[in-house]
Amino acid sequence: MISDSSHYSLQLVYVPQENFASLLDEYKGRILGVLIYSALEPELPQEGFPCTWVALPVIGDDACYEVWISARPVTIMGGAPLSLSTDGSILFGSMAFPETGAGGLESMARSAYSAIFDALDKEGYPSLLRVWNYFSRINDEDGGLERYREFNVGRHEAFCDKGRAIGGGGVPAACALGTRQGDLVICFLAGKVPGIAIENPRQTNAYHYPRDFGPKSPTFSRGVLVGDSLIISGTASIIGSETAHPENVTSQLDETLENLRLVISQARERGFATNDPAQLYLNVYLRYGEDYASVRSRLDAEFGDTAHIAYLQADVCRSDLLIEIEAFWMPCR
Ligand code: 3EB
Repeated sequence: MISDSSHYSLQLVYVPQENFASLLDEYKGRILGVLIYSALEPELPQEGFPCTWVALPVIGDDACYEVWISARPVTIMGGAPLSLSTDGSILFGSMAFPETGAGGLESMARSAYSAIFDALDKEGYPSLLRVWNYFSRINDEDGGLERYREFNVGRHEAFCDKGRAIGGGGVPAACALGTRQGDLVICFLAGKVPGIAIENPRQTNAYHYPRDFGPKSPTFSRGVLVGDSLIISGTASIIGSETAHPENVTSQLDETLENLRLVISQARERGFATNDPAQLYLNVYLRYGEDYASVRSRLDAEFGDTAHIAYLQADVCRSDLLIEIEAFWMPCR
């Protein structure tokens, strides 16, 4: 049988800690990987699939387990520091690097992304589709440069080192958030065939941001269509390349929602057909926990009560941004 690598069967589930054990039973052998959002370090499962702790407080709960599942059997490849799994069409990976200080964040980002690209080439999943990036003190300066910008330099260099095209559909959907503590954590999805990169006509493509936002631009697209599912990158109150409404969370949320609508409408032009909010998963990153009540009532009104929404407290990658929202929207299966 010839496997059709363009056919994906990705599924996402969010569960609290107390439901994770039964989910492990229910989806035994089909879990690609897990991101555990929690202020406190959790016990990691022993099953061997990629699983990482993301040190962010979950607003209204102790932890949120973001579980990526396939409809097909999953093979666990293990590995350290890069842990891998696959269902034959998607490769899931996770890595956690302690920041030792040697070389700094720029060189860590460069070697982490270089290791990822080497693994994609070796395993035969050359298309990087989606990346999660988390590290501490994202808005602090190290050696005169904000750490987020330092990270962007290293990430950009790895794309160049490995001969990866920046632009023209070659960059993944992504998010980059600041944690309270701990390692540089990177998770990713890669495919045998490219996804369809989506950009936002109201925003400068991130890889074309002017130098005011750092010496090297961030290498991500606004979204990626993966089969019939849409992955939307971290989305914020940015128009063109500028932050709109610094320090006003209500207005930032309005602009963020408008940017989400625009990304979704671009995806619809490329064939994305899902409408049901019951299959929509959102991560809402708030700089200040105090903004939760007002943001939540607005998002409940926007998406109804069937959408799955995790509220996480995180530093957003520009110090004037108060909110960032990312999403995964899959068709009913
Ligand atoms: C922005 O639009 C907001 O550096 O990987 C969103 C998604 C943002 C991904 C990244 C950054 C990243 O520029 C920040």
